[in-house]
Amino acid sequence: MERHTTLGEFIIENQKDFPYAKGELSALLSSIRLAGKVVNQQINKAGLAEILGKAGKENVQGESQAKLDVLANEIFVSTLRNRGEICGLASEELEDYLVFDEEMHKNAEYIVLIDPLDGSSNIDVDITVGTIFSIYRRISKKGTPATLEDFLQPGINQVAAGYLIYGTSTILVYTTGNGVNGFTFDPGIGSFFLSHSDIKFPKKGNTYSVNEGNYVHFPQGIKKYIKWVQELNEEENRPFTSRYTGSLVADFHRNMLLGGIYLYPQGTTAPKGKLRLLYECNPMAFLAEQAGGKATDGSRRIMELQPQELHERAPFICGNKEMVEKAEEFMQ
Ligand code: P6P
Repeated sequence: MERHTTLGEFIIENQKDFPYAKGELSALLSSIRLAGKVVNQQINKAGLAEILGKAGKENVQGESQAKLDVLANEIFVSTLRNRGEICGLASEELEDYLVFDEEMHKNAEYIVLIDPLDGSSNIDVDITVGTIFSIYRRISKKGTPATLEDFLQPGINQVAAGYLIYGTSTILVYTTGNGVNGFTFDPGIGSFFLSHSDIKFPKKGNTYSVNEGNYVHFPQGIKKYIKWVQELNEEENRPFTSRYTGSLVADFHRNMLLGGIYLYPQGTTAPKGKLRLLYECNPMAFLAEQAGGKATDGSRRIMELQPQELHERAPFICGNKEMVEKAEEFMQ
């Protein structure tokens, strides 16, 4: 009978992958696993618990906050604050970063950036949403309060990154720089089981994910690429298929498994695109590269961009390496 590895067992069995860590990164991933279970439970009963709809407040992005946004943020913040592994946390839902400087965090080595519920506009219409997380080793001196420079690190410094996708099943996908693995939640047992081992993008893909409603605002190179994917070319399996859900995690997950490219380019209405560099682009870029894919802003590797602000945006083209490089050709 095939052995079913739980996420907890996998983390322990791969402890060696976490350089220098004495178990903190393992414990941190376990905290994220716990918070993911709680968010998953809230999402699955959203329609029943009258927590649908808006909290009536706006987040720092000026976007109206669905109650689940607020709840997911509170769940991750409280779960991570209750574990001593991190000294600070930044979230799409919080204007400034949080410093955890209680006694229990004085030896904390890590900081976490999180988009607690990405694609939340889909919540009220029961379309897949996700949580995205990114983990760095702190730069500032241990035992002192976390500083902004701890958060403004380039994506190449990430020690771990991943997402939870709350779809037809709930799957936690993460990397620590040694490949990408996915764990599917079994609600009957309350555990995540290894279901997608060493995920790699297929060599070729023919799905493209972009909001074509923004076409008029796109740079010429992107317009040319979109026209190219829509041309008839049987040898190259074109026209490609368009799949865009309005949820980065859902589009990325499908494209990583089946082959495809996701594009959120800059445009006249969004000069630096829409996606946030620190807690959307960088973690997804880490996963993409670890799965043999590529992630750029159209010309530069996403993970080499030097962040200047916590909530800064970046144009984002990510997916199957061959497809991203073709899009970059049109952008030159
Ligand atoms: P648009 C969700 O708000 C998000 O950050 C991503 O998950 C998603 O891909 C994108 O924005 C959707 O944006 O402008 O196409 O609705």
